[in-house]
Amino acid sequence: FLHAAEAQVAQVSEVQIGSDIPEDWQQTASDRDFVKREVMIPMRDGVKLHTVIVIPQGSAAAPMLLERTPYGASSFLSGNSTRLRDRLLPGDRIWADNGYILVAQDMRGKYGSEGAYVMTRPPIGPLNPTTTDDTTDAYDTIDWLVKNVPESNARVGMIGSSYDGWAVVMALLHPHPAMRVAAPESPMIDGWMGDDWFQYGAFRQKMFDYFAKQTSAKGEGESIPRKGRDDYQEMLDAGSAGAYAVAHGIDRLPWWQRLSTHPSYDALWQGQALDKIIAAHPSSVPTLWLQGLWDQEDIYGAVHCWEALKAKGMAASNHLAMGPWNHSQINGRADALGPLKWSGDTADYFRREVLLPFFDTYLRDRKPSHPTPHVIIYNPAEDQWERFTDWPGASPDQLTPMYLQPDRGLARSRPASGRDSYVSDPRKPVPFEPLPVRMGDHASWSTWLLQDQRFVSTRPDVLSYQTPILDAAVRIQGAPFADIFLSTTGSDTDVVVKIIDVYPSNDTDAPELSGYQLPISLAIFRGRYRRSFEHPTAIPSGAVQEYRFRLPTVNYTFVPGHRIMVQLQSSLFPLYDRNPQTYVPNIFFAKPGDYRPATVSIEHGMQGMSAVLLPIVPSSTAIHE
Ligand code: PG9
Repeated sequence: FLHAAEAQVAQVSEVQIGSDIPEDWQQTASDRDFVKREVMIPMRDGVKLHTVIVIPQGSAAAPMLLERTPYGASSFLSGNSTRLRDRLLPGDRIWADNGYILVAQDMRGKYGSEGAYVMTRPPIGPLNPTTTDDTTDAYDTIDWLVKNVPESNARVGMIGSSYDGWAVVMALLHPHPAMRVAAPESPMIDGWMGDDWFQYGAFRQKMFDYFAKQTSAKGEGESIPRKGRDDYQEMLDAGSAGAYAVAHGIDRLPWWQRLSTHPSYDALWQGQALDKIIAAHPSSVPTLWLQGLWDQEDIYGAVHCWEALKAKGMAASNHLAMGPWNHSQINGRADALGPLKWSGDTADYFRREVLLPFFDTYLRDRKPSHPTPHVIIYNPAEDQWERFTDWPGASPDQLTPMYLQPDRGLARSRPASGRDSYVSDPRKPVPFEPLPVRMGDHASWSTWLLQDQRFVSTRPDVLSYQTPILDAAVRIQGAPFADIFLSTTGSDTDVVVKIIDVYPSNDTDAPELSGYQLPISLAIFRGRYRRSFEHPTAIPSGAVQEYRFRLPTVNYTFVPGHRIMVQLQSSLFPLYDRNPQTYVPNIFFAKPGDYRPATVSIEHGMQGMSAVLLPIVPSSTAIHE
């Protein structure tokens, strides 16, 4: 080093004292068509939430669109374009094009926000003994926005898909007066019945990656490392879901500890089932409930909320929309889904023709050219949007039974007595998609519900029943039910029911679809819950029992030349954990010796007429504008 005496005297401009990062520096505003502000908004308990506000240049009296997210509020902007729309995801561009102020906020405890994170934090009450929840956080945020964004007209619409859709519903439980309109898109509503964590008590092992990413870090954690390239084998080798969790350290995460010790539909799940909660506290905020017909993550929530609100007399301010979409596809491009091609981009159409006019109506007092339909659902078989003044609730008594017939037929006539059996072997569970299974692969994950079922239909443990080739169209509108009578030599079983559209063996219009077995509605049901979701019971060996459950909603036409097929099996692995088929108190922690083959017999006759109950209508009730 240099002694001071020897050192040359530095020029003032050469010396840096303090930090090279100024306290407060903004990019030159005039070089882009928007202004971005990042603020920490204080909640009632003093916790501050990181919020990104993006204001189109020159805005005055503009409406605000708020999305609250656990996935990083900053990430809705990317790139370095001077134009706002170029920085947005396709689904958000329409708002920028129409002068909306965009507000994204990190939920408590995630990314830039202070406080503690709790997975889909239940509303204040027995499950949440604090003074805040996502209802109060939304309220406080909106209160701050209307007072602190002078470019706005002090009106807020809330939007968001999935977890962000859940946040919209939470806000609706006690909405701020400035919250004028809402669109929960594929909202997570009941994690036990059918959204995200379980379906009728069968656990979605796909969510292990999610637990790791979401609850191991404040930002995004890592997904679970794999030894090989096939989750089917890897999860089979691990044993129970609990054993897999231990092998990957997931058992040390509080959320998994909570979930895995509540396998049944007990107070933990009932206390956060938002369809029941919102029906008990209906808001008057006009709301558009949205979801996909093949939504692989949240196929349960939106339609159940809408039905619950309709039952409360709230149909006038609540609308239902279902597109030919996978999870959150409303926010992307949707001119195709799996093997199906639509005549245009159905999501773009919906955003322009329905969603934006709906928000403009309540945030800008603009009268739409067409009033928002009460119900709008795509008919995938006819490749068109259909509008309805009403939509049936789920009432199994008003449905048409299609009985399983002894010769593997499917018909409205009552079947002659008989039964079909198969051996369900937990060592060889039926895969939910062709091997190798890579659940982290978005392309296959987002289309598995449309998978051609021929890949399993020849397995001896999969039973298929089908109608003759149809000579007239069969239209279904509503929620089908499964009504299956079966016995097992084990003491527990899962039942998987798929309603399938079988394409002609030689489809000249779409040769690539010839013979395709397209599932249009399917679900898995954990047998121990056949009598009560809350109090599971063992299945008496050899005794025929009824399994009656609702399947996902459809608006579909089986066209002449096609057949209707029903497929039954006892596993959908590794997406859903295996039922050991021996009754144990908690399947998460079943031991290797509990997993035993069992013979499952499906009845069609004296001891029970197994059927799917279809919402067949003589002709479409769609209205034409
Ligand atoms: N389906 C995702 C999710 C929602 C709520 C809880 C957990 C997961 C999502 O896409 O946000």
